[in-house]
Amino acid sequence: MTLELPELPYAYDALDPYMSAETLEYHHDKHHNAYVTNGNKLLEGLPDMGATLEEVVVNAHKKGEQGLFNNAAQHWNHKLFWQWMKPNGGGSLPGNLEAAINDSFGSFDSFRDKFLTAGATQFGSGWCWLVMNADGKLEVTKTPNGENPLIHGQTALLGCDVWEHSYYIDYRNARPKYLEAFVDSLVNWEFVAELFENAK
Ligand code: MN3
Repeated sequence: MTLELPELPYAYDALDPYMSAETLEYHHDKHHNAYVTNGNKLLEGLPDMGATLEEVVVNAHKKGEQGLFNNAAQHWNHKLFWQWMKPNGGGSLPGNLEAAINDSFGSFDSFRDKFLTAGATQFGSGWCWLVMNADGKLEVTKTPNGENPLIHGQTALLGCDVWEHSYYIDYRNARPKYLEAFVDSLVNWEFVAELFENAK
């Protein structure tokens, strides 16, 4: 298979002032594109890793192909990351998703605290996640570098990139402020609810 860089689902300046056009230009055109280019080079030498991106990520991890795993997993993570945001994001959640979050965390605020803490305390580069476990229960997790819920048998419902390239231009070292802006003003909850419905 061949990895392909998707277009952003909105204009580069559409997430301003929470995420600038400059950040999106670097993050999408340089960083994400590099994962695609490097992943494709590695796939030429490893053609039997799978027919879908998900298979490639899981197989590369199982077989210890760390270079391919890093690039393919980051490609998967970023394809979703662009869709997890939208202009005028944040705000209220679709009812079914809100009920599930209340069930698992007690309240939206309790989920929000857990998600912000997971992102802020991920040491170095990585991601924080809202995942659905095999038993249907929702959980907040964090992972280093390109690691993601796919390799833990979990369904990713929401993820936030806490690599410095995702926030340093707009927030400098203030990762917690970036995480707050992500949850409160950028998340596309309709897309999260769609993933939730598909996972049930
Ligand atoms: Mn990134």
